[in-house]
Amino acid sequence: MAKRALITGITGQDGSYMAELLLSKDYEVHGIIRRASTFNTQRLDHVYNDPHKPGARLFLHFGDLSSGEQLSNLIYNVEPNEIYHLGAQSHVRVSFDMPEYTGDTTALGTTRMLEAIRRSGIRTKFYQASSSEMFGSAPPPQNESTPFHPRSPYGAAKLYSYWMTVNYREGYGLFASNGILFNHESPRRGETFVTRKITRAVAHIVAGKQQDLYLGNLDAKRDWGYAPEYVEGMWRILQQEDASDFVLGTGEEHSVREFLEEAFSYAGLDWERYVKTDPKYLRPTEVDCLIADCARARHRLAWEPRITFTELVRIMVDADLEAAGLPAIGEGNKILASKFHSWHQWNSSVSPASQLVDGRVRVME
Ligand code: NAP
Ligand code: G4F
Repeated sequence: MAKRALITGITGQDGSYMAELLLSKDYEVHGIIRRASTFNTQRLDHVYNDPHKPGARLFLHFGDLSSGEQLSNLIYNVEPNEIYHLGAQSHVRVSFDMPEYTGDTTALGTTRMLEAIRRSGIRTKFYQASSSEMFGSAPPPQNESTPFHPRSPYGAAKLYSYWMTVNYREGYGLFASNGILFNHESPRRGETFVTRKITRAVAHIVAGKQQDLYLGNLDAKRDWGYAPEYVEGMWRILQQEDASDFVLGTGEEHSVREFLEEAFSYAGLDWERYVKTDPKYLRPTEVDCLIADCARARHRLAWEPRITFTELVRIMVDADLEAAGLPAIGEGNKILASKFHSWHQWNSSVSPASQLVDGRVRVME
C-alpha cells in the first residue's frame, strides 16, 4: 500500500520540493496551508491534480501552526506514516522584529504537532526542521555534538523545538528526528533571503528594471547547498530504523561578498557598482560563520551533496534571468541536466498543470 505523508509548510521552498519528491515515490501527500485572501500555492501548481479526479495523490488542507485544534484533527484523520514538519516563521531578521510571533509559530507550533501525534495514538515518523542557526556563535565546523548558542529569536525558537523533539522521543517513544540543516537555496528560495535577493537583483539589473541592491553584512559566512538535495536527506532521515538527529550541509564556507562576486560576474557585471549598504538589514546579533561537518550523515544516510557553490549560484542566476523574461546564460541549466537528470523527472508522475481547478490548487475545506 502507498505510504501517506503529511507536510507542514508545503507552500514553502522545502515543502514544495518535498511534495514533489514524495509524489515521485508514489506517496499520497497531504499538506497544510494557511488561509489567505490570495493564492500562495505558486510553488505547487505544477504538481497539482484536481482531487476529484481518480488517481489524485496531493491533498491540501487549511490549518495554522498557531492553533493545535486543526493540527490534531488532521493528524487523526489523515493517519500519516510520515510527518515532515517544515512550517515556520523562517526569516532570521524578521524574528528580531516579531520575536513573540516567531516563538508561537516556530517553537510552540512544534509542540502542538508533537502533542497532536501523542494524543492521537497514531504510529508515525516525525521530522523536525531544525537549523544551523541553533549553533549561532559556536565555532565551526559544527556537528551533532557541538554545543548550541543561538543568536536570534528564530535560533532560540528552533532550539526549543529541537529539544521538544528529543523529549518526545525519549519520554513517549515517538519516532521523532531532527535534521539540523545548513542553508540551502534554489530558484524557489524566498526573495528576501540573501542568495535569492542577489540572484534576482542580477537578473533585474540585466533587464534594466533595477539600479541598486541594498544589503546588510557582507562578511557573514554560510555553508550554502542546493535545496532539492536536502529534502532527499530529510526523507532518508525518516527511512532509518531508529529516530536520531543529523547535520546536513556541504562542508564549504563562503561569504555574502563571495556570493555577490560569483553571481554578478557570471552575468558579466561588477557587483561593486550596484551594491549599497542599508543598516536595516543588519541584525542585533549576527551569526558569523556556519560550516557543516556532516560525516555522520555521509556514513549513516549515504547522503552527499553534489551541487557546488559556483554551480548553485549559476543555477539560481539562470532561473532568475528566465523569470525576468531573459534568456539564461546556460551554465546553470547544463549543470542541472547533467547532475540532476533524475530530479527533473520528479514531477513526471503527476498530471500537468492544465488539469488544475481554475488554473490553481484547490484546498480540501
Ligand atoms: P519557507 O520557504 O519560509 O517556508 C515556510 C513555510 O511555513 C511556508 O509554507 C509557510 O506558509 C509556512 N508557515 C509559516 N507560518 C505558518 C503558520 N503559522 N502556520 C502554517 N504554516 C506556516 O522556509 P524553507 O526555506 O522552505 O524552510 C523549511 C523549514 O526548514 C523551515 O522550518 C525553516 O525554518 C527550516 N530551515 C530552513 C533552512 C534553509 O536554509 N532553507 C535551513 C534550516 C532550517 P506561507 O507560504 O503561507 O507563508
Ligand atoms: O539569507 P539569510 O537571511 O539566511 P540566514 O539568516 O542564514 O537564515 C537562513 O538559514 C538558516 C540556516 O542556517 C535557516 F534556518 C533560516 O530559516 C534561513 O533559511 O542571511 C544570510 C546572511 C546573514 O548573515 C545576513 O546577515 O546574509 C546576511 N545578509 C546581508 N545582507 C543579508 C542581507 N540577509 C538578508 N536576508 N538580507 C540582506 O539584505
